[in-house]
Amino acid sequence: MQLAVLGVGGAGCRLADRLTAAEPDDRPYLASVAAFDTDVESLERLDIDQANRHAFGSTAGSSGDALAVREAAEANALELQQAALDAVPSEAAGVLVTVGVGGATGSGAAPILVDTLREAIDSPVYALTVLPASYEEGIERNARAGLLGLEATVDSQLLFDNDELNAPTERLPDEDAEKGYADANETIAEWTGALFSTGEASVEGGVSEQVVDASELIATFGEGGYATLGYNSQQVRQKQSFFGKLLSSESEPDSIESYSTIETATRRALYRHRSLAGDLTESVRSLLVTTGPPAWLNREAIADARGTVAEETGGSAVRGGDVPIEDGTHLTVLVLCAGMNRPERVIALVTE
Ligand SMILES: Nc1nc2c(ncn2[C@@H]2O[C@H](COP(=O)(O)OP(=O)(O)OP(=O)(O)O)[C@@H](O)[C@H]2O)c(=O)[nH]1
Ligand SMILES: [Mg+2]
Repeated sequence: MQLAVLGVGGAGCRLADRLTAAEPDDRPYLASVAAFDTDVESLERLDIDQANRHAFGSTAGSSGDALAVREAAEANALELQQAALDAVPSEAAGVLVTVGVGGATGSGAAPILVDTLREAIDSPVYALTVLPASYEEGIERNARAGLLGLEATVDSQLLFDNDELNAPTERLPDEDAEKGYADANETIAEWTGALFSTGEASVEGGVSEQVVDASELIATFGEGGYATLGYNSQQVRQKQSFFGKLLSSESEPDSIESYSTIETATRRALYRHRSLAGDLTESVRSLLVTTGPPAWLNREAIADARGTVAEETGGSAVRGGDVPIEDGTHLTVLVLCAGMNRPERVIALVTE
């Protein structure tokens, strides 16, 4: 799905940077990437093109309070709208606003940015919302403002919980954040890239049995609610040399091996490698995407894995698709669970 990414605040902009770096070569999905921050120094540290970095408002006076940033953003809504519109090219089928809701800038400005954008465009707008680690202090007001503000404006919030991501337990000063959050941001970028690049594969990759295009992703996210991702990727064969390719049939799995590999990967994606822990039965729509070398995409295993996802989500409508990658080395299973009511961690953060 061709996506316009708009990072807001420190975490949001670092994530926009990482998404760019992690974009799969064979499945480009980024229509554009832009960064918005009140903090000029933070913007300076990014790799994003200078022309796509937007300083707005000022950090002075907001003193770390999302509601103050929100007011300042409202006062400059027209200017923000223009910058946001410039950052969303017509080929984008959707917009992803990346933000960490523990801070003032992202939580205060992202909802206003989305609001002004929606007045001018019809495509769906999603938030990639990073939840603060549980031990972070003094984040309550900001997190509540960010989550409630985004609930009121975006189509869906794809949650990533810093508790699940090997992130620091305390928020780091901006100058240390790129290093300190490197693992967490790497994971978020890899998983998010895998999700939105689905369906962007060139035909040379192989012909898929069931294609997942932008409309399937949009239908799964739906309008309203929260979403989480589960992901498992494992190497199933060596990168092949030219001669290796000639002999490649030797390294292909039998149906028992390909079946059990998909079965195990699906379980790991559902129970272990999740963007947010907890119950999935709140999910009403889900999507299972299996990516890898064609010989590993066992049809029966994929059908059964869809059944497992349906069971785990308490009977959600499971869409599915596969992405064959002719010279791929990894088998990747991705589960998007969407249309969820507030998960427990969100309830805890929005309740006063
Ligand atoms: N995963 C991840 N989380 C981050 C990163 N940086 C900060 N966070 C989290 O996001 C929250 C908000 O931090 P920032 O995005 O830097 O804050 P901001 O939006 O710039 O707001 P202020 O600086 O307070 O005006 C923090 O409380 C952390 O939970 C990052 O690079 N990656
Ligand atoms: Mg900041």
